Amino acid sequence: MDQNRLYALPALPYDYRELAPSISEEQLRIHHTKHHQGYVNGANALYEKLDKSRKEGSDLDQKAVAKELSFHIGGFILHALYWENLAPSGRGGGGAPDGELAKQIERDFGSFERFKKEFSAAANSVEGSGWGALSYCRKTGRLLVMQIEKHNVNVFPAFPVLMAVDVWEHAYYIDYKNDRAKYLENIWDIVNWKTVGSRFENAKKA
Ligand code: MN3
Repeated sequence: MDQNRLYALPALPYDYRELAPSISEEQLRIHHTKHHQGYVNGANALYEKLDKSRKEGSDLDQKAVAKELSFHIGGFILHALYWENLAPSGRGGGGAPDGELAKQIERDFGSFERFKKEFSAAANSVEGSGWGALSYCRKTGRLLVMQIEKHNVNVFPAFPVLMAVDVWEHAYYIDYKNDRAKYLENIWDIVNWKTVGSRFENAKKA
């Protein structure tokens, strides 16, 4: 199997200890090495299954394959976005956006505070497992909050994800038990606005 045609777990852009106290070392390490790795493995196993069946000329349940691929690829991609849009508090993480993104947030939400309130409410109320995400509609030039269930439900097709926040229990349970709201309160201390801002600028250019 050509490894270049498979997914690989990306390294984190910081040390496992560096997102504390918002996210502890143990929480981050398990999340990255077990859960994110799980989606890498899941998606790769499906690619291998597809390749094998094509080679053999055998049939797969295509409905099941498409559904599972959407789940595992969604998980793989969203985790990669999530790690990149976080940074250690005070060293790239926290504070407020600036530049174009700050202006756009003002324009669409009225204020940064209002944006945070809407985003947190959406993320906090995801049914079961999922994500809060900030996205952008190129047609209308509007920022939108996506409330993703699992890794792939309620996604606006082809809208870029500018910021992803994992609200699966596996993202916060070690540190916060069932208190998702508290985790979301502390996530703002480690949002990497530089990354979110440059994703926004790229989305507008694309
Ligand atoms: Mn996760």
